[in-house]
Amino acid sequence: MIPTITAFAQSPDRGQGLARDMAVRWALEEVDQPYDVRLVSFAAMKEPSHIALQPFGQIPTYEEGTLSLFESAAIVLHVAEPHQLHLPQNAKGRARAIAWMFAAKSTVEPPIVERSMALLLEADRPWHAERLTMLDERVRTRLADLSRWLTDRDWLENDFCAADIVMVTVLRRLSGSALLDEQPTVASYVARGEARPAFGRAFDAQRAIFTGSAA
Ligand code: GTB
Repeated sequence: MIPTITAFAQSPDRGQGLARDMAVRWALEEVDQPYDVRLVSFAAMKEPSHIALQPFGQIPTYEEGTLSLFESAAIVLHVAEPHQLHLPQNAKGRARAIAWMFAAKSTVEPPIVERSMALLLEADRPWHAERLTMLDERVRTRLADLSRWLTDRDWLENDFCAADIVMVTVLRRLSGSALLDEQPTVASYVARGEARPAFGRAFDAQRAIFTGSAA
C-alpha cells in the first residue's frame, strides 16, 4: 500500500527543505518506500478534514490504509520500524534510537525553534538583541553537548539510524547561521546526513514543489 503524506502547497522556506515533511520524505526514501504527496494550503490545514488527521492543523500527516499518523518523528519511527538498517532490531539498540528521537524533538529542537521564531517575529522589538543573545547561548549549549557526543562517531549510535534523520532535520533549521559553523563536528554530521542519496531524493522532491517542477 502506497502511503500518502501531506506537505505545504507553498512552503515559507522556499524549497530549502526546512519544513517537517522533509524528515518523513527522507525516511521513506531511505527504505525505498514510494509515497504520494497531498499538498495543502494554510487554510486547508485548518479545515475539519485535515484536523481529523492532525489535531493541531499542521503538516506533515501520513495515511496508509486505515492508519493515519501525525508528528514527524512518530511517522519516521513507524516508517523505519520494519527495517533493520534504519532502526536496530535488537531491543537495546531500538530503545537507544528512540531515546535519540525524543532528544532531537524535546531537547535539541525547542531552543532552535524559539530562536527561529524570535528572528522571524520579534526582530523589530527593542529587546530583540538582548533576547537573541540569550537564545543563541541556549542553542550553543545544546550544540556543544552534541559535538562532544559526536566526537569519534559518524552517527548518534555509530551506525546510521532513523534517529539521525530526526536529529539532522532538526539541526538543518540552523543552516546558514554562524552557530552551526562554530561547531565543526556538528556541521560535519549535518553534511554527512545531507550527502546521503535518500536525503538528496527527498530534498529534490520537496524543492520541485517550490520550483513548480513536481511530477
Ligand atoms: N511537532 C510537529 C511535527 O514534528 O510534526 C510540528 C509540525 C509543524 O510545526 N508543522 C508546521 C505547520 O504545519 C510546518 S513545519 N505549521 C502551520 C501551522 O502550525 O499552522 C514548521 C516550519 C515551517 C516553516 C519553516 N521555514 O519556513 O523555514 C520551517 C519549519
